[in-house]
Amino acid sequence: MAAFPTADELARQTRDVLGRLGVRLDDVAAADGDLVARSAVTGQELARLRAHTPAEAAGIIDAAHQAFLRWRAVPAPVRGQLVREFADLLREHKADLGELVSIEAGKIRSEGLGEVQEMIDICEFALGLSRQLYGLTIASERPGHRMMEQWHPLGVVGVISAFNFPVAVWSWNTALALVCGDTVVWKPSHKTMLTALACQALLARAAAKAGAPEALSALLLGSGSAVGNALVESPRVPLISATGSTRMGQTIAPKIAARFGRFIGELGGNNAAIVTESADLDLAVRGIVFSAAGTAGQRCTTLRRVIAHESIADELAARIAAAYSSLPVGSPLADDTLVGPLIDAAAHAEFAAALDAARADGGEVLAGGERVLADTAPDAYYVRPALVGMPAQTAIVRTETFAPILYLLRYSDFDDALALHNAVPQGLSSSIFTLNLREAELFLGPQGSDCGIANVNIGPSGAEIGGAFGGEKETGGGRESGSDAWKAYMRRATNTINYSTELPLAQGVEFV
Ligand code: UN1
Repeated sequence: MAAFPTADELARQTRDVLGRLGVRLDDVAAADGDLVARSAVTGQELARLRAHTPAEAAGIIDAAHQAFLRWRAVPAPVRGQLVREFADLLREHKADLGELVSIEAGKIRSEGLGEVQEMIDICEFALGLSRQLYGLTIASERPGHRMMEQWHPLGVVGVISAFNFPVAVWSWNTALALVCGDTVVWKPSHKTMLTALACQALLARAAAKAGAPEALSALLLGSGSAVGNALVESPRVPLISATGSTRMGQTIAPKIAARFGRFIGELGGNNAAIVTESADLDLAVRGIVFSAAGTAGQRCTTLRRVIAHESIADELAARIAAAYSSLPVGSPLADDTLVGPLIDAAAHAEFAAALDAARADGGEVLAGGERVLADTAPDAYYVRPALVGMPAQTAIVRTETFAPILYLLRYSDFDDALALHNAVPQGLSSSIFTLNLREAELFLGPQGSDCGIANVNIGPSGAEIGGAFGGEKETGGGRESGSDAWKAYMRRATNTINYSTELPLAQGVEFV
């Protein structure tokens, strides 16, 4: 395994990659800044940045609103040319942006690159969509009348994103919003501000090439609630799309509802896989290990619970444990690493506390669970993904801990497995490994998985952009990305046109 970079090497690498992406660190950094950009790889400080004040935030939102007034008048297929330019720049800089994601968020190289690919994919989707913002034509009950729907641009979209998908989730929202005629104000996680600056710089370049107003996308930096609140409470921001914890959603959703704003919440997940008697275990083990240990357990779609039939549970546990013991944990910048670091000390504290709680509930740690590389990288937090056998689905199993802990539960009756599966507050993603058609269809049917995403013979993570992404219950109910998720980013107008010389009223009402 390649050695860790020294602090100086990583600082230089960051400066170089940012430069190639169009961000001069010296121009954006402020020595007295109150925000600290760090690398999850080593935990070292990379730069200090200044948070926006609420007054600055209000000015940025206002500028985005002014840009919206112009952007909404540009024909949608012309707006699509902006995301095409953006996709071209992303292709050109895929390696650079992927590397920056790895440096800042600690994702392994292929996952950093995968995130940028997800951005390119959504831009292509949005480009096609820019010619397909279809409304319906509806038969009128009145003679000489026609009814139709139109979809119009909505306004400024506020995007609040998390550290774990620092670039892709913003792009899902932004690519759709831009072709829908909206402008975007983005509050990224304060843990991943450098990747946000790089995205913003690339989009500004694309806007310049496409002749679009630069203010159609802006960044708001901050770590507390002040800057986020400016977005959440602004009547100039008709839609807030927020990714993060259920607690964050519970704080902001009532504020948005109070002003009748729209809210796309992509909040906590507690995703499970049911592994049945007939499952192809080779496939199941691979799917489980990627979904549970990949991204160091820091996806909202991460697999957190395996519900295994009692006849195969021991073999499955042994095979997952064996796979876990040989997973290379280390610097995400090294080519052979599969598990990078947790984002910070707080994430590690939650990992350790959850394992203690699981043990207190009678759980047995079957693999992993320990911190590693503390001597090499004392300010970073690397752990071995944990597999924990649980006697029951206790409170800690029903809680989302944003770290690589996989709880193993057993079942004997399929209906019980389904009940266990749905007996958590969250409802994002889910999966079943089975070769039994009846079980698979039951799982996908109305009495099956209650999640927004349900898969057969693949794990719950790693969704493609073409489908609508989001979930039910405490996950928040929003949908982003593909399918018809774009409709949340537009307002619908129903039009009735009378081309006759009469004025018949609907429902047969007579009036002068
Ligand atoms: C997230 O973790 O917030 O389905 C998004 C997946 C990715 C997106 C995850 N395409 O795992």
